[in-house]
Amino acid sequence: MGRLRLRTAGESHGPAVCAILDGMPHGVRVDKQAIDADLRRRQQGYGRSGRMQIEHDEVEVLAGLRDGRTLGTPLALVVRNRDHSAWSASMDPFHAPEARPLTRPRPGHADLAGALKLGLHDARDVLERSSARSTVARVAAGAVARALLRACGVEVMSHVVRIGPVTAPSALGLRPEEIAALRIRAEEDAECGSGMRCADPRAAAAMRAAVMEAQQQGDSIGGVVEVVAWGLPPGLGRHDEWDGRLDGRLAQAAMSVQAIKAVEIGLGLESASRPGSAVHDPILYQQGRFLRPSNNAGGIEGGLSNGEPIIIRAAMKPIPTLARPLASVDLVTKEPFPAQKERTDSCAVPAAAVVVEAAAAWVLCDALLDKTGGDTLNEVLAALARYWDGLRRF
Ligand code: EPS
Repeated sequence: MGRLRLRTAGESHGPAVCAILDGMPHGVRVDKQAIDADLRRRQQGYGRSGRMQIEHDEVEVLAGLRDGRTLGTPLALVVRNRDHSAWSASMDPFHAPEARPLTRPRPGHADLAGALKLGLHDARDVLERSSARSTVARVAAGAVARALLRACGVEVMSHVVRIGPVTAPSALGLRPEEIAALRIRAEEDAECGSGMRCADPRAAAAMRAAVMEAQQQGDSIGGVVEVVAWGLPPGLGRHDEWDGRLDGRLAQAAMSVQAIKAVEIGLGLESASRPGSAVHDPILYQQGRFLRPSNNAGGIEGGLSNGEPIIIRAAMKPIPTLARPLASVDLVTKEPFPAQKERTDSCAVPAAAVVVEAAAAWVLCDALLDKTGGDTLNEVLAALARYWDGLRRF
């Protein structure tokens, strides 16, 4: 475990989503516009429900920041839920006379397991918190982590590489300048293209068509997101103990994002079906630097960053709330019924890309601080410069 701590709070239809970030050094420049830009990126994407027309996520900072710089004290971030005004009779913290029960659990959602855990015959108390609305908090925290990473020369991006059966090329093996170009194309596609956050225009169009088809069928569709981080030095993480391994920490962070069912680093699952000679990245030494002609390791070997771009892929299952619901059972009567229908997204994979990106940025920021230490950004930067210098003179 590193020094950063993130706690989140907030119900989907409650007054707000909140994040407390502890452990950030003093003096990191944090712009409101930068946090809001990431919040807006999370709201993009073709296939979202009408809820995204209601919400216009914007951060309020209640603590930990002064004149645009971190104080080195806990940061408290709040994002209001606009939709709360339509839910205040059932979500008011002190007086909520209207129940709005959910008694027919949706297969794939936390409804049934959560209701059983808490002994409830109405899953409302469970789904309000298990909702992906809380990913707002992780994205806001990720934006702060990104501010520190950027000051250290580290960039993090995300794109969509699969929707249902439609695939787009991975960034595996690309050089940093090619990754930067890929990021521009993916951002343009998210902002004003297909809305799929996919850098390949043909794949993006086919992905959008796949979402449209799912929507028409009253169904939902999942996919695979890829996060790439570059500019990190080698040696972040731990090779010597299980809970410090960088790949393990990134996998936990990505897997904990709602609806993520699998995580890969680098070549991932594919590496199990190839011989070692076609998996491992040869080591070269040219012009005073260690070089790797390939990056099947996805930038991590033995639980440590190896200086190559870090590549994480995460598979998102289709959203559980279906317009044509699957079979379920009423929690009160135990009678068979179709699962409850709610307003729903048919695809949230482009948004999940931004969330996994933020989750990865948080872990990478923590791993960087583990290496450098430092109470202030200046101390972090000085330690990092010394480390890079040592690597150059290795
Ligand atoms: C979600 C259900 C939908 C999504 C929500 C996550 O909300 P509602 O039930 O209000 O229509 O829109 O995502 C967000 C609100 C968001 O900001 O991402 C769920 O059940 O997880």
